[in-house]
Amino acid sequence: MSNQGNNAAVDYDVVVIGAGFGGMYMLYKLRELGFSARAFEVADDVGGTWYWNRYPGARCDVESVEYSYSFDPQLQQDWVWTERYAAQPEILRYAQHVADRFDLRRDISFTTRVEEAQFDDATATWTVRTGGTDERTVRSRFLVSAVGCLSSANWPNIPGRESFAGDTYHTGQWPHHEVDFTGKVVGVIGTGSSGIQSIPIIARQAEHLYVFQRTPNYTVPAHNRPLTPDELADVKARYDAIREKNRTLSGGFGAQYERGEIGAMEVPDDVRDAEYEKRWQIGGFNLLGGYTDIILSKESNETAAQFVRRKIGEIVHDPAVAAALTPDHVIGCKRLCIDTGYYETFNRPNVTLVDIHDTGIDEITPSGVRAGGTDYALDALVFATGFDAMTGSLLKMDIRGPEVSLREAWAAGPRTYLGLGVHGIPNFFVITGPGSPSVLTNMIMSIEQHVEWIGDCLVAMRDGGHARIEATEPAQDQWVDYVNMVASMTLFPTCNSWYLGANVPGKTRVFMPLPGLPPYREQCDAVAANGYEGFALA
Ligand code: N01
Repeated sequence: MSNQGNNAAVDYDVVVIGAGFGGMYMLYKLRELGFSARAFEVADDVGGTWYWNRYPGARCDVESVEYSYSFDPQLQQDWVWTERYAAQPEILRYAQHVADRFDLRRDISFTTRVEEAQFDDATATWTVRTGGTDERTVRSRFLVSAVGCLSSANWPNIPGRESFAGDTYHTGQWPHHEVDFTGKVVGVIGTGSSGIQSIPIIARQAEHLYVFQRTPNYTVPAHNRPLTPDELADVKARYDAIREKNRTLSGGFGAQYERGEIGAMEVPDDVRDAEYEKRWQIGGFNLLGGYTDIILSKESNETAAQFVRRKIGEIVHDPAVAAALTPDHVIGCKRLCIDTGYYETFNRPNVTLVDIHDTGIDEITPSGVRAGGTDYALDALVFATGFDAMTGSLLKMDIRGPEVSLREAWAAGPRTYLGLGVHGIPNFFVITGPGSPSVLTNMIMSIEQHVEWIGDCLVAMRDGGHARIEATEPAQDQWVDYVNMVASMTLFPTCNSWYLGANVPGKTRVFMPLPGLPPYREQCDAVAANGYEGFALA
């Protein structure tokens, strides 16, 4: 039992929900600061997104040396990344190494789901009910959500979906055993990052692959490769400077690459094309880093979009297929995809692109997919249809403040203060919540920033004898307006992305993340320095 700072006896100072990268570091930090904590995790091991997303080709789109914790200098010196972009098994091994190294598992209940949590104002404590292996009711002073932004799989509501007699998969809930599509006729629905990474690999195995594409996507080659010992030694010698530089960059990664300092229209066409070509050859998100206004100016954006459209035309042999693969929306307003041989895959004789943009999928039948009136007989069907992003996993739980539940508070879309706190739900923090930069950044860097901010806040409360903290309504209203204002200055809201919740029918359209990590970090620091301005402490 812990009893720090107020009179109500509790089981733990803090309950942490989830044991992915956010939950693991939160647990580590709480221990370091002398708080008792318990994490509850649905999976049977740590890793979060990298536990679940085991589909063929799953790989991070932020480079491995950057997509890693910076909080422990020895950890980053000891761990050896083998590839420029780490594949899912390696990232999961890294998460497991972190759990072992810091003995985190002893404070995590696996295969256990937080079902509901009720805040009691009289005692300023949470009563948390869990289900699964460690089914019980626990009391804590604080509740921290580390459920992740992309953890609630989106199964589309296509008529007949459950009737399919073959094997069905979702990229975000992939089985733990090896799936071999050799000799099978396979359908993939969805051409976001997960589809674009898995399609080239499934195509190499399958007898035939049908790709059902509702919206074509822009993707840039990863040019993934092994990292050499010399490269790694160089990064490790400069790690602190690289991390520091990343903290100044909008997305929190890319320190090793040059960034443009002018707008795309300020240079002649041939200079701009040469710049895009150079960046295409480097690979990854770099493509959009050459100019300052790609996601701000439609005209500038169009130059980058045209460049990729030209590439598609050059790579894909059949002009009709190339045309169907060519997006017409703003580049970058859906997350840019990073691939290995994606467009080339459509030159294979065993791959058929089925353009369902105008027709959608009529229905799923026991034998396959019917789209545009044509039946496609399939042995296996892969849903690469993404996630109920940023709010899905939070709203699966019934989290209740004294007068309002999170579901009620967010009925018209998520509303937070700093993406960290919610008015009406005291003593509750969200790691990388909506209204914070989160998914627009190197997630591990954003996680570290939030965990450290929450840790400092809890220490300040302990030192100040405070038992209760809640975002005020005016501060939250102002924050929501601010996030909307920043988003509206960019091209992000111009297409149907999961950033807006547009991929889930019926979900309220709100641009959920906040562009720009460095100013956000300053705002969070200023709030803390001003005695947690915008939060009511009691
Ligand atoms: O999901 P998505 P994802 N009928 O939502 C289509 C991260 N991530 O899992 O565009 C037919 O992007 C949908 O079509 P449309 C990364 O942040 C990172 O691929 O809505 N199609 C779309 O094509 C990424 O952005 C990595 O018209 C339907 C696709 O399914 C995020 O996760 C790897 C449909 C969903 O694409 C999500 O990526 C993987 C329907 N009813 C993921 N419903 C890396 O680090 C949906 N679709 C590289």
